[in-house]
Amino acid sequence: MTGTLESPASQDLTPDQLLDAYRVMRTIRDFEERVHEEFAGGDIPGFVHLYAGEEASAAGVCAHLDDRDAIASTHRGHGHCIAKGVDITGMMAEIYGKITGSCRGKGGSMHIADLSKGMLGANGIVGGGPPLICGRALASKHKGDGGVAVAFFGDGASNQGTTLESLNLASIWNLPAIFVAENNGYAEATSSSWSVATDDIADRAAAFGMPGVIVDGFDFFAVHEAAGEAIARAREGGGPTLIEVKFTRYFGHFEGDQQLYRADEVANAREKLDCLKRFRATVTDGGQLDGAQLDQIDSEVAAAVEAAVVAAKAAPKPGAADLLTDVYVSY
Ligand SMILES: Cc1ncc(C[n+]2csc(CCOP(=O)(O)OP(=O)(O)O)c2C)c(N)n1
Repeated sequence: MTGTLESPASQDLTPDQLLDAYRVMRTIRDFEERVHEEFAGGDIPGFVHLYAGEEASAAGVCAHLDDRDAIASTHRGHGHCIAKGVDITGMMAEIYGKITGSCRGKGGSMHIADLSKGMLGANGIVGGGPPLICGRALASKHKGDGGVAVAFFGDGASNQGTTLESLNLASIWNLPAIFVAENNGYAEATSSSWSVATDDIADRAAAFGMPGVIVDGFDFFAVHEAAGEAIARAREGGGPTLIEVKFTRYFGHFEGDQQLYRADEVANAREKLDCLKRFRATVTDGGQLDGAQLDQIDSEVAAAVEAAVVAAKAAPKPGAADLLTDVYVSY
């Protein structure tokens, strides 16, 4: 049941949808590049794992989601948060550990959540997201609210028992759940060719009785089409799908990673495969948007990211009294 999607045409999207998609990808890219620079300055506490290069996945999937829907993310979660609509000012403050952050400075880069946006949380536990979305998808199924739940996870997480059990549960319970395996080729420094038993992660879908699709993760339109089909089917009661999105991450596993396990693949990806360059070329060559509209978004995003950094730096840190808040939740 595993299939591979070739790059589809961009003509199905309206100019507004294209502009929105570009804005999301540009925001993720600029946010990530800026966090990379800021981290080198030494003021950001904790670990940071950057998503740059993988933007088309978050943007292509989340373009189909609305307020009924929820996502669960990974330790590499900034892009998923942005694509689901989490405010970047709160995110940047969270990364700086400030009280104005999305989680009041207590989560940091790896644990940004915003339940009001259906962002159930980035997650330091590899393979932690798939079980969460089974619960959310089960709730949506029982309520009949038409909602779907999406788990993003890496190639390393695809080997976790939590992920495999979730695929099984989602299938036997026919849940409105989408599993997006973001295969950037490595789990920390271990190549997926060493650690994943099948040729492709999507091949595993057959074992759980669900469709498996492989998508070129540098191509927003390919991701968008695959996700659109899977999400529409899930909303109509057709059950889960496993989508494998393949691409390269532009930075190391974490900020500070010397990357001795890989050579020149990043330069090649940035120059020849990059999802933003490809998107831009597709929509301008196809006459759907002109370059000035995209340039305008570039300027607006640059200003928004700058403002987020200025606000984050100026904000206070949580105090000792804040340690005892948000510890328990009442239902
Ligand atoms: C349960 C668990 N095991 C191990 C780790 C340590 N760890 C953090 S990230 C990572 C690799 C994850 O690789 P992958 O799922 O491919 O995601 P990527 O970093 O490539 O986006 C590991 C093993 C962890 N955080 N949680």
